[in-house]
Amino acid sequence: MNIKEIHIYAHDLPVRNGPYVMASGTVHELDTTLVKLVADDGTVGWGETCPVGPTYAEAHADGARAALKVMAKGLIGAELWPLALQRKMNNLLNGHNYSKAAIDIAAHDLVGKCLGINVADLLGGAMTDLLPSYYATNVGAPDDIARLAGEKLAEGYPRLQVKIGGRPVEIDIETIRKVWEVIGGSGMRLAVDGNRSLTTRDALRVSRECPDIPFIMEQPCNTYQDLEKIRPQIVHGIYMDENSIDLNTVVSAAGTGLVDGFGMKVTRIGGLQNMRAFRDICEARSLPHTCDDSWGGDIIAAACTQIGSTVRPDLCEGVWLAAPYIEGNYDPEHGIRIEGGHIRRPTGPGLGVVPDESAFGAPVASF
Ligand code: 0XW
Ligand code: MG
Repeated sequence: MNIKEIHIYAHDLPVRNGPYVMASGTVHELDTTLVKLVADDGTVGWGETCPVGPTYAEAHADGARAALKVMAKGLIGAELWPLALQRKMNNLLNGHNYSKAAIDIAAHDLVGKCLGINVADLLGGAMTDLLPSYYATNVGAPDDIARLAGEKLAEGYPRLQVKIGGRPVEIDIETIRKVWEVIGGSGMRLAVDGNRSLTTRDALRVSRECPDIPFIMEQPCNTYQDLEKIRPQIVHGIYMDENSIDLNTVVSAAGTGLVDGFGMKVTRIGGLQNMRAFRDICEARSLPHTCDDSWGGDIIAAACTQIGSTVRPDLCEGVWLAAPYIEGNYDPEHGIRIEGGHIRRPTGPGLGVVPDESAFGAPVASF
């Protein structure tokens, strides 16, 4: 099974009820990149990558497409087996995991379809067909976020991620306290995500002033070194998100005990091939983690759901999808939806979703 054709598409995803506000950026609409691979036997596979604006990570939409164009010619004729393909991409381009992920996801979809199995089975086997999701708020006024927390609890979400940062830390602390007044005792788990924005001083304050609230602090500060600095002084669990840029960093953070878990993005780590290695490293160290992406439609949602279903359930912190912030689905029949705070895994071959490609228009590049 080898690659015969590669087609790259750009597609706009306006933010429903937007904008989406994080400490690291405000986004009104997202520019997603889709990849269609065609194998020598005519089988088709789809991949996607969608940075949530240019300031969340070292990634942006045009960068994804530029890196794909750098690799595409060299990938024609390449073997589709995901490990061989990952090595081939690394020989063509250093870094740019988020771009390679689109090819990797498409290859998993395609290989799954050829074998007549779904991607979860290709990744080791699904443990469940009903996955927990979690809701991520905007950075917002304390009373508004507390009200939203109550709504999401009532909808059935088992976990809430409250965004903080980019404003006086007293407002962040008030927000956390008001949210906990609503969800405390309900069983809903709480993550507080600073998206790299807090000084180590303010991260320590958030932890010290809320010792009674059992949240985890997700990526409070900007750098790996900031996390090393606060780690011994903090009473809350720390999860790494944006800093976990590759498997090497994950090995160090897990191996040195720097973190208690991860918020992981399938595209940041380079796709599903690397994501399965990440999953296994976390399991060896009993570290919980999410299986998310920063944004994207049905293709990325299916990829997150398929890998999420293979994670040991007690370590699966949830699968975050942009679905609540997006209008419609690429696949009108099997498109991924969140209902009651949970996601039903599509069980058809490959990713289990088949996009209506007429929505994407003509490819921006074909090889
Ligand atoms: C909440 N997310 C999963 C979606 C946004 O892209 C940010 C991200 C995070 O946890 O940082
Ligand atoms: Mg995060």
